[in-house]
Amino acid sequence: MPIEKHVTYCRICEPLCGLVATVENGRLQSLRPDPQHPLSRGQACPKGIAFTEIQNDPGRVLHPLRRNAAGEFEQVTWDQALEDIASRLRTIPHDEVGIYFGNPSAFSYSHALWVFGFANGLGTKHIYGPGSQDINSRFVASSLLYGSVAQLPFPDLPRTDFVLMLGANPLVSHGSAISAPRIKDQLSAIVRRGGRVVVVDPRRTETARAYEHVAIRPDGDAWLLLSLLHVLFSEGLVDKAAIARQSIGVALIRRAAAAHPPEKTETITGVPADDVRRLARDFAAAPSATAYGRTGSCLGRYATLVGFLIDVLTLVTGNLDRAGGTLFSRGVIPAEEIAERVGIATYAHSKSRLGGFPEVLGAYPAALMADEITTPGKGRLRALFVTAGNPVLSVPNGKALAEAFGRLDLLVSIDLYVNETNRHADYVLPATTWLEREDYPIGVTSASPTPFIQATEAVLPAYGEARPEWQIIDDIARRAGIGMFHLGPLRHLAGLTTKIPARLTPRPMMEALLRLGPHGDLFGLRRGGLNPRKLRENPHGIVLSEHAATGRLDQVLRHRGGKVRLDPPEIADELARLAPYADADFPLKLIGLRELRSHNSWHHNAPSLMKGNRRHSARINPADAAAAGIADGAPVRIRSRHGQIQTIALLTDDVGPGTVAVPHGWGHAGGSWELANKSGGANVNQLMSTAFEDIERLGGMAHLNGVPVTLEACEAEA
Ligand SMILES: Nc1nc2c(c(=O)[nH]1)N[C@H]1C(S)=C(S)[C@@H](COP(=O)(O)OP(=O)(O)OC[C@H]3O[C@@H](n4cnc5c(=O)[nH]c(N)nc54)[C@H](O)[C@@H]3O)O[C@H]1N2
Ligand SMILES: Nc1nc2c(c(=O)[nH]1)N[C@H]1C(S)=C(S)[C@@H](COP(=O)(O)OP(=O)(O)OC[C@H]3O[C@@H](n4cnc5c(=O)[nH]c(N)nc54)[C@H](O)[C@@H]3O)O[C@H]1N2
Ligand code: SF4
Ligand SMILES: [Mo]
Repeated sequence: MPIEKHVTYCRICEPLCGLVATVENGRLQSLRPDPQHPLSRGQACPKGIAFTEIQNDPGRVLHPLRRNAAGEFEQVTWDQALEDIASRLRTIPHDEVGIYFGNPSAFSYSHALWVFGFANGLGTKHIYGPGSQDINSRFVASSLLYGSVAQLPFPDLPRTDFVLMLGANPLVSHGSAISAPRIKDQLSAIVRRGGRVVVVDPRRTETARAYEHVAIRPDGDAWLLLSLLHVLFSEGLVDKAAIARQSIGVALIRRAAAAHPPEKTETITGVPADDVRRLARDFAAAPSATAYGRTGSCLGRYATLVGFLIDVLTLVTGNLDRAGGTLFSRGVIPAEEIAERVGIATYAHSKSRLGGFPEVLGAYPAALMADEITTPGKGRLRALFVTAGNPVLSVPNGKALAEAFGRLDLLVSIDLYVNETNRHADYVLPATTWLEREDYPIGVTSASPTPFIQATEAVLPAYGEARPEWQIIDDIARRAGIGMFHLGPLRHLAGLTTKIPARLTPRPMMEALLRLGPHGDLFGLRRGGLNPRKLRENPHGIVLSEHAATGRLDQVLRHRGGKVRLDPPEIADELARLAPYADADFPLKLIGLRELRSHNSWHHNAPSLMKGNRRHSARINPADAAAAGIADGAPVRIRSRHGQIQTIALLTDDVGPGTVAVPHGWGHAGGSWELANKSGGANVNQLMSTAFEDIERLGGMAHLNGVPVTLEACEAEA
């Protein structure tokens, strides 16, 4: 059998680096970086390369599994699984059926579309995802500022002179809410051309070490941003013309800033007032500047306010929607516009059954799931589909969620593994990997400083009996009599295709959207425009223009009057309630941390990523360790008001006194990832709260950063 080489791209995280897959006999032999990819140019990270081990993992689920009377999984046929699931679904009111779609679903257009279709067909409110542990506050900030909840403004890295980064560690994460391959090169280029990269982070991260670090106390960002604004307004450094041209309501911001001089906030933020003043002046004086926030800015108690103020800082210095500033996102397949058109780009159109939280893009806080299952009443969550997710490890208090699963009438998961979540399921259905499916990039590429598109065919036949998620979902929906695309607003989306076939499939839909999109060939009307053939002829991808477009504000704004709104009542309320918090019994603050060789919860079974006896550990300042009598490498118990975990202490002054950093996605006890289970560690989300008062009101964000904790020495676990 000949050895085949296939050009494709990685779909683990947002840069979508180019890869070349070597395939022999329908089996993956290796993955290598693609030197001909115009943007990633021969670069890929260890996770991308190690995906070979996941693709070929003997622990992968390759056949439908059903839990039997003894509580064990047994292999069944697809027909048995789908028929039983559908027949059980027919007995449950559709508004009591829920879906949790995990992070990998954002990297497959067909998966994402069919999840939306299924949710729409069910007409259920029980829609959950990682957004409430990740980025929904950013979307809500966009909704309040621009009236466009799907907007994801991003920093124009190739042209900027100054990037102020709050709560992001792109040297490890490779960039998020931005799709920028070789992001390290892009950041270094800013410095090389005389610009600056300033990283606001409680930990001296890999990115902070490489550039400039502003060490902030956990969850101090709202105060820091207000103080930066204070300096800008009080020293007359704002761009009055830009403010008048682009926005209304600046008085609220000016008032709030006036109340927060840096001298008053330095005890909260830990950032000396002089540093804040200098930073504000430098940001304003830079020829171009952009402020950018990522997960570290989204998981505190004022997440939406922080996201809002990040864009305000850019706007008042005249840097919004201009080269080198913050730009508005737009997909080659314009997901934002489509979402608006079909009516799924919504915020606060309805409230959750429990807690009254606003929906964000149709989804509710995942921290509510356990209570939604256990709290009686109409609309109780009775059946749950989990696709590409592991909420037992990724959302607050997974133990309570796992216990609540016992009260479900039906739990179905579509995954590659038996993980900590679906080991409790009635069915685990095997999904294809990204190498086993064709793809177009949507969503994650709309925030691209260099507009680019690459499409790929499947480079491998599905292993075992794995199927693409959309087919599984479609099959269940048809058997259960759930309307999918025939119902509701998504019919318009289907209507965008030229012909609606008897059974709608994702690919023609996507091809039509591509051809009708901003770079499309308009079915022949625009010469040289994109169509599937052109993508096939350019397997390494096509750079569509040197830079992302500027001057898009008018197209993005949905507020009446066509201006950015700086004084929405929601933000006025947040500013009014803004108060530092401390818990005398739990004097330290815990934050998250990502590692190069982990990816959320699902890469710990790849041997090459776990080499060197990698272990889970808490980064603790030596002063805090000494106070608690904890030695380097010794076991440590971490307690919060909501739970406790045990892990290993790693003493480092990368974190300041009072801050403890612990990665999430560990503490494995899954069914089929043996190495991961053996690797030990703890699920940090056992320390997190699901109480309504701890969920951020505007975005429904779980409080995962800046969580009050205390440390104690303990014995090693047996
Ligand atoms: N290797 C690897 N890459 C990944 C992932 C992974 O698990 N591993 N996950 C992917 C996913 S799903 C995402 S969403 C992205 C996330 O992408 P990033 O957000 O860039 O990644 P993080 O490393 O979580 O960076 C968040 C930073 O915020 C800091 N932080 C914590 N609390 C605060 C605070 O209160 N204020 C400020 N200013 N900073 C704070 C943390 O110390 C951390 O350095 O990464 C993606 N890429
Ligand atoms: N404390 C704390 N908690 C966090 C975070 C944090 O920073 N701190 N970060 C949050 C963030 S940003 C995120 S995105 C979430 C992630 O949270 P989740 O999305 O709930 O969990 P993952 O760990 O990404 O698990 C993904 C699952 O999908 C499976 N999978 C992988 N590829 C595919 C595929 O192609 N198809 C299917 N069907 N399944 C697949 C994997 O086997 C795995 O079981 O975690 C959040 N939780
Ligand atoms: S950085 Fe992300 S997209 Fe690139 S190879 Fe690594 S995991 Fe894949
Ligand atoms: Mo994420």
